[in-house]
Amino acid sequence: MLSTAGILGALSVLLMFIEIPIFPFASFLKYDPSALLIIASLLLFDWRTAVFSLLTKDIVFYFVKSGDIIGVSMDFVAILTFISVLAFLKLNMNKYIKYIISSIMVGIAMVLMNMVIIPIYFKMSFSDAAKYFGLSTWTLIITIIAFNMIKFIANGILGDLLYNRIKNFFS
Ligand code: RBF
Repeated sequence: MLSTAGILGALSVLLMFIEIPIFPFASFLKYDPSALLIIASLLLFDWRTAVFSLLTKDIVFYFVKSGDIIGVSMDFVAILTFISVLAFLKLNMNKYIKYIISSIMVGIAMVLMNMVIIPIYFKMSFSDAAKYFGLSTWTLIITIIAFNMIKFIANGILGDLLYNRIKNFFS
């Protein structure tokens, strides 16, 4: 199980190279499909195994590609929040509703995280950073929520599709 989790984590590093800034005016927010393998890891195994895949992914990605500890950590916190809320929600609930609720929670958590991190990362206040991107403070907040919802609903659906294709190999 742990070796499969590690393999999923390592494979997801490849997917992390596909980085798409969904909102060009806030290009520090980059969509990548790698979280789908972490979500598949959660559905196949359990929370701890998914966290292991996630740690593998972000540590390897840090050394192989990014060297940006803040960016990688933000991705880590966002995915950790998503899989934790998902694991916490009751099983007898429509899975798409679970993805939507979890992604809203990630959006809220990441607005707070960005309010702390953006002043460190861009060396200007959150509202100055918003102006710098050509946005108002509120539009930046909405952009962060929208980015995280798109990232996690898309990856939730993709992770679920993959899980349904491969689950029989693991039972
Ligand atoms: N990733 C997310 O999934 N949600 C976020 O809210 C988020 N905020 C970020 C804020 C900053 C300042 C940086 C540098 C990165 C952030 N990331 C976030 C991670 C980013 O989208 C990307 O995955 C990493 O930079 C790795 O290339």
